[in-house]
Amino acid sequence: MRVGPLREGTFRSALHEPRTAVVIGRLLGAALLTCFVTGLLSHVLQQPPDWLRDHLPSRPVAGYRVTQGLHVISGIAAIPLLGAKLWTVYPKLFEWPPARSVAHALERLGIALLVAAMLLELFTGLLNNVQWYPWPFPFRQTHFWLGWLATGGLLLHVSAKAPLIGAHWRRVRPGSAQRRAFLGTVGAAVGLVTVTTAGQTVRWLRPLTLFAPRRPDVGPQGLPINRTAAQAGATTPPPGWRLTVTGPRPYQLSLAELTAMEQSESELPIACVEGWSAGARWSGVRLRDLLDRAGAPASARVRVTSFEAAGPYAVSEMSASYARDPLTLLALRVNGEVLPPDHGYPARIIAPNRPGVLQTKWVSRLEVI
Ligand SMILES: Nc1nc2c(c(=O)[nH]1)N[C@H]1C(S)=C(S)[C@@H](COP(=O)(O)O)O[C@H]1N2
Ligand SMILES: [Mo]
Repeated sequence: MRVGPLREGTFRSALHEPRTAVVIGRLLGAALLTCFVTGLLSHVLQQPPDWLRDHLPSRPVAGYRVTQGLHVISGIAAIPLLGAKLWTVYPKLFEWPPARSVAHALERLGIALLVAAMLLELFTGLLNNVQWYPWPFPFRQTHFWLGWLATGGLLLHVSAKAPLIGAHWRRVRPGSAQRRAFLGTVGAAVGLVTVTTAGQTVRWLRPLTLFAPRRPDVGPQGLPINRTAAQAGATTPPPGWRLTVTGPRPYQLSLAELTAMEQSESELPIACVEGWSAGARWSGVRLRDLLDRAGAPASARVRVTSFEAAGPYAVSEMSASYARDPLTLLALRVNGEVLPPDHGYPARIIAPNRPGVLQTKWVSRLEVI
């Protein structure tokens, strides 16, 4: 077969054929599906639709730590898999004639969109992991919609190719040594990027985090920081700082008064959307005690406001399931020490099963809604 404008025999490898594409495609599909489902979960926890926001569970305690860890691990693993998949099929880019029929042209257009969405999705995710946003569009919305586009495109692609996939699903004997070597190399690449990055969330892989942008134990009190107090303009609380709690019986408390209240301890992780997570021992006042004191109804939601100058995470809201959880604290201490400015001095929120972006630091105000 003549291959496009290229000479016959241009693509010499015997691996540019459906069986290789099917084997790699299955692994890639599993990684992308994991990534999509955990990504949706993260999106819902961060910005729940109105009908769902009062039903989000505060358990399991480390739920978000696990799902977001999986999101970033599967996303990173998908990168070498996608590379291998595209290499396997790229001779088809030079198919000749470029379009045999309208249906064929549409299918090729669909694949072009799918590949573009997939590449952009993994690229934006990887750069988010290293906290680098070199683009003018908002990351989260773009990543969310590209995720739908890529997954929808993938489903269409798989259904269009179903007969071919079915025909090459099973192994034929004898197998090809060349394919085994290729798949082994791809597997090794996936293993390498996984073990050198997963330590940012998996404790026992910590010594191997060669390529992870963060080690979960590097930072004040053995905890990383996403936004420092200096970056947030929150190095010192405003003069005369008091915690204001609004509700049926509003009140204010000084730091000394907060410290004199009954203190509780919670062992809870911070799990950042960017892929790192770390557990810590927090102590402070139970949020539900503060709400009870303000006469808040048991089903009330809470808006938490920070005194940070301005920033996308200066305000967060939480539903009653989190606010009433006995582990949810207005924390004053972490790992046995008073919170340093970078971790939210004088007070921060820490709650189970929540994205890090909602664990508001430098708290000045709690509003019962
Ligand atoms: N006020 C405020 N709180 C904040 C943030 C912020 O930018 N401003 N960043 C959040 C993010 S993205 C994370 S992951 C956690 C990190 O907490 P740490 O810096 O104490 O580890 O704080 C959260 N709380
Ligand atoms: Mo974060």
